[in-house]
Amino acid sequence: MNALDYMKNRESDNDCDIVLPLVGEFNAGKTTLINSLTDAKQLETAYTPTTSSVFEVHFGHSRCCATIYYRDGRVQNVEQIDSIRNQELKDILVVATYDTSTRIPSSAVLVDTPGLSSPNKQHEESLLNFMPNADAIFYLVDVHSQITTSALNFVKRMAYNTKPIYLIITKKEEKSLSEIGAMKNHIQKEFPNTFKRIATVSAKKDDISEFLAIIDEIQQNKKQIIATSNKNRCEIIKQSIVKYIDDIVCHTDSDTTINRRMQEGQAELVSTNKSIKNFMSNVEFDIQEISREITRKFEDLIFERLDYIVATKSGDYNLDAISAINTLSISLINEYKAKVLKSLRGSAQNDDFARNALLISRELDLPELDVHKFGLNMDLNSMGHDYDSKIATGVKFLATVAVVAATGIAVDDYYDGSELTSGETLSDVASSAVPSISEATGSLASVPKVGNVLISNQNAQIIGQATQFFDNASAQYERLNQLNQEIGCKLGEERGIVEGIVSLLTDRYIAKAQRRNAVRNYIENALSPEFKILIDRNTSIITNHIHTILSKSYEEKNSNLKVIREQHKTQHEEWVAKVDKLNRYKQLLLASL
Ligand SMILES: Nc1nc2c(ncn2[C@@H]2O[C@H](COP(=O)(O)OP(=O)(O)OP(=O)(O)O)[C@@H](O)[C@H]2O)c(=O)[nH]1
Ligand SMILES: [Mg+2]
Repeated sequence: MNALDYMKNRESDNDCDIVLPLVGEFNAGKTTLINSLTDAKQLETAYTPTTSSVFEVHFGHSRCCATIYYRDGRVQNVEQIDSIRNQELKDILVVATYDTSTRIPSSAVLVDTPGLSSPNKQHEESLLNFMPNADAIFYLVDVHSQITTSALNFVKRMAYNTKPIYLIITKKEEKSLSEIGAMKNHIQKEFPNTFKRIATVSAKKDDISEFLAIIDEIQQNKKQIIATSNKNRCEIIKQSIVKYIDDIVCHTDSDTTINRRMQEGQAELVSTNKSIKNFMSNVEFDIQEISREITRKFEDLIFERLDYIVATKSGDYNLDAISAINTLSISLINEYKAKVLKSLRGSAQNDDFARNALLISRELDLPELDVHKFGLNMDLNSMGHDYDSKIATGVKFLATVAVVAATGIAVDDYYDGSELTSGETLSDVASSAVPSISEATGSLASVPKVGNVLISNQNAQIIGQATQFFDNASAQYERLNQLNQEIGCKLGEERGIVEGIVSLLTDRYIAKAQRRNAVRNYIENALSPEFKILIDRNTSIITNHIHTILSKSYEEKNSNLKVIREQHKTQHEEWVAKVDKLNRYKQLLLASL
């Protein structure tokens, strides 16, 4: 039977029990009064705190006996009530005693309780646990004691301010009538509207008529008292339900397991993000170091190699240079990749997160790197030959002047129009021609002398000679140029033999030096920056690759967390719906009672 059914039955059943506890300080005479009403008269009494548990006394029973109800559910039937020793009672819920006496109606259950100020906490606990069952309260005070406000407030709280409290003054034979009258007057004045009735008794003298009169009155008002008590019980139930609802609503908004999983997931995500950032920052630092080292190495080696080409080789400098640059670049990119891979493996070994993500269950490898094809934005072959044709013209002109002045043509001496003998090379011819030309140019010293003659002697003859000299010279220059071209064509030197010779000389003494400088500048301003860009591009390829692998781990955790968040959201929505329902119940409860 639930509490509501029990309350309903009590209101409709005229023979239902009415529960009437006797409370008061120890030694007030509670047990003695109850004993005076029973046939057995066997409950323990003494001047010291005696009653240790709640004793229900049921009257009008066929025999005197008792049943002990323990907290742990055990039940013990006792035939001899006087064998129950208060000091031996432990962990008792209630002791129900049954008595044959009919001085009290069988439906009125008197309840003996431990004294209010008992130093034993279990006594008080036992009392407080029982009091919600009370329908009315007898508050016992002996004629020698005064009612204290604190004790009275305690009793009022136990009566929930609604249940009737009857004051019973005990041991009346120990005071005169007038003293008792004065005491009653004082109490009524001091505590107006507190007690439903005041009775004076002497259990010792069996003077308990006033108490029995109250029992009669209670019996007459039983329905009303029980209705009030039920209302009070409902209020208690209502308060406990409201408190229960408030506790649920205020406590937690969802399953703590999923909350914890969500918090753990979030913390793990934050820490993964941090781990990725840390590792990437270390890796980027290490790769930058390697990049710098490889770039420096490129600068050093490419200078060595190009310098070697321009300083020692001859032929097609451009082709050799491009080949050297690309060979070196590919080899250094491979070296860079190997070093980065080694460094990455080392860093990952020392990092829990990266070790799991990069090394365990997979072999760390790097993607194909950009090797890039270098071009050459300079022409090493023509470098230093800018003035070759001018120098050749100068040489030819001077040679002509000298030859004319010396009335002999060196080239004529050398070349008589016959074919070159087989096996002669341009350089052979050029080398052979050079002494003749040098010889001719050596005669140049006479040219100023001719000028001096022209200036100092003003006669027309000399002028005429001079004119003829220049005509001759001009003719000789034309002839020399023609010969130069003809020989050049035959020797495969389209520019002319003099230009070929000049080119050889300028290449050795001017162009090589110029090329070394140009190479140095080219490395500094073009090749190194281009190689650095290449390395930077490869650094990006590697760091993106590593970041992508690490991010997969982050993404996995993030998607797990998303699932948990979804579950949490669903649970939260369900929870909110339940709370709404509970709050509606609460409002209904508060409005209905
Ligand atoms: N003179 C006199 N003494 C009484 C009367 N009623 C009880 N006593 C004595 O008062 C003492 C205490 O009585 P109890 O009945 O044990 O008091 P109690 O209120 O049950 O005490 P606790 O169980 O300790 O709370 C005992 O020695 C009784 O003999 C009475 O009417 N007159
Ligand atoms: Mg007692």
